[in-house]
Amino acid sequence: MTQLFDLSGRTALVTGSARGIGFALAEGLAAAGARVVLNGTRADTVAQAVTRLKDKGLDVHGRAFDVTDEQAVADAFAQWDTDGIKIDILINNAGIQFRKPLVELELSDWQRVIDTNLTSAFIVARQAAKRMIARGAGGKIVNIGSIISENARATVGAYAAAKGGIKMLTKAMSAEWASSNIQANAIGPGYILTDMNKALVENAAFDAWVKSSNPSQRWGTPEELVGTAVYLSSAASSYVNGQIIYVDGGWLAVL
Ligand code: GCO
Repeated sequence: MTQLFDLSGRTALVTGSARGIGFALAEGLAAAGARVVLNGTRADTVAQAVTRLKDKGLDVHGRAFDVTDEQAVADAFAQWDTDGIKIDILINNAGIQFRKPLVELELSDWQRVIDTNLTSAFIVARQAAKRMIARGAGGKIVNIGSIISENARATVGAYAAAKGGIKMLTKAMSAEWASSNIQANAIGPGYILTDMNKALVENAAFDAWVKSSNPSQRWGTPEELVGTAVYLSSAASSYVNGQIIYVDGGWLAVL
């Protein structure tokens, strides 16, 4: 049974993995046996994250590049081609948040959120899938959505549009790539204790709202997303495609 979830011999790229959810997923996939490539926009924070996981004996490497930059992504994959690194698992995790009412939102801020949270998933997955298809060995793509892929709240309109797009892009990927034995799925985290949500956690009213709206009556942790990521990255999900699995404590299950 454990073999079903064993990622030994696989190489995973986790975008936006220098901290937060991405870092936890990178650690979890490495602990499940994968060789993991960490990514972020800054070489110093990627290097620090790689050192933290190498110190735990995990097989990790790092490459800093901007996932919204088409050429930088192409260059990264070209380098991996040269180095013989074959990405079998892609976790499209990179994302930002920008909270502002739509009527006040600058187009540039809208575009930055869409580019980072949605377009980057297309840019990176296109490079990864081309190679997975050419290799004929299949692959795994796990896009990180949100409960806000399903329901919105005020002041996060660009994020909602992006994360809603992630849900449908995941289905589009499965429609085109399932025949190549690539399973594309998504994870929809609930409210998770991360740096991105620090301002929310520290806001007593918001903290109370999260706890009262969630049947689990608490925030989740990045580590609580690892099991679903390993499942969707492993042979255990070989016939699962185009799905989004909400890891939200039951938030979306209740009124
Ligand atoms: C917000 C939060 C959420 C969380 C998470 C919930 O401002 O509402 O940032 O968007 O980040 O995505 O699933």
